[in-house]
Amino acid sequence: MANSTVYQSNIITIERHILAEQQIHPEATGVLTSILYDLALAGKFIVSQTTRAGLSEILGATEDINIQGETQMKLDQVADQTIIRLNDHTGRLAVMASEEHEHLLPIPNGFPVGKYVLLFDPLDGSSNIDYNATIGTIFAIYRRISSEGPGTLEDCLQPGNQLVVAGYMIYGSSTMLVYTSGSGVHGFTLDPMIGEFLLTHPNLHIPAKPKYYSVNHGNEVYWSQGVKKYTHWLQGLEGDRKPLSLRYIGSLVGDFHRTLLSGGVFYYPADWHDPSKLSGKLRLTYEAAPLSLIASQAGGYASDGEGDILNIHPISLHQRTGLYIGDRHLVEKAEEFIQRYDS
Ligand code: FDP
Repeated sequence: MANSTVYQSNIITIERHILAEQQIHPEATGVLTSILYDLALAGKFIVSQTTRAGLSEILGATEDINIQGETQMKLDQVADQTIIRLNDHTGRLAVMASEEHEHLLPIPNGFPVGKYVLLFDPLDGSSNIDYNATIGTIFAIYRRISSEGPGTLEDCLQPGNQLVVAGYMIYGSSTMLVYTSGSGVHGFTLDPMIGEFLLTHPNLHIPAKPKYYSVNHGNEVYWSQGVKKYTHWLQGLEGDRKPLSLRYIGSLVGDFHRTLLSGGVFYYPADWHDPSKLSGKLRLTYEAAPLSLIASQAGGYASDGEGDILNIHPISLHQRTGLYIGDRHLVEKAEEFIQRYDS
């Protein structure tokens, strides 16, 4: 029997969807559409490599020499190089920044410079690779603010409320690309048979009834009083709410994706790991800001514990932050506990 997917009348590929979104903006030149399409292509390449994890030519320390005498690359470096190489020559970007690199990634000499800025975490949750758990790629696109020449650090250090597009690709039991360009959140699933991302989750909204809370309880000893009390409240140990179930992968994309689809809250609070200062683990620019835009476009909210993540103006590329993200009421409740017990 013929493959039924092929004959459905409402098949929407990611290309068709982003072109349709482009029509909403008559001033659009198609450049953003092309960047997104290149990122989707990068995702296909990355997943083709990650599904081979465990095979000797892919996995292993960077310093290892494989049997052909070539240096091996770790998967996060493969992902990083894939995104850079697919985007550095297109004339669409002014500059890039990657969680894998300390400094900016300028457009190489000889290639044209464009008007957008791309920040990405090429393989988030990479400590899970060896255990076959969900991992992902997070991306953030801004318009450059410098007027000409190579893109600058200032172009990359913009608050999340200036994001033009935010999205992620998740490499789990299926591969999905989820993105927003400011008019809702849309999810596409890769059909491996035809190699296309197809629209499967249009207009995603975080469900009103929260299902899970998600946090690394192993860090409890480092938490502030407010975070402990908030967690007890989620567990039904404080106040009169029914307890939420716990889920935690330890892979931000996976934990966020579940929160988006099931409802609830994910948090990685700023804590006292370093006894000299309260500090977060997750990166503001590569992780927290893009996911926060997605959360807010899906009817949710994200906070650093004190205020909206999207309003934080980064001062450095690899700045870290506390993050509470998901159901609006649950995130606001975290702010309330922190305000009451920690300030
Ligand atoms: P990883 O260290 O595996 O790269 O920001 C990185 C991140 O994973 C997130 O994806 C994840 O949410 C978090 O760190 C997990 O941290 P813990 O192991 O401390 O829970």
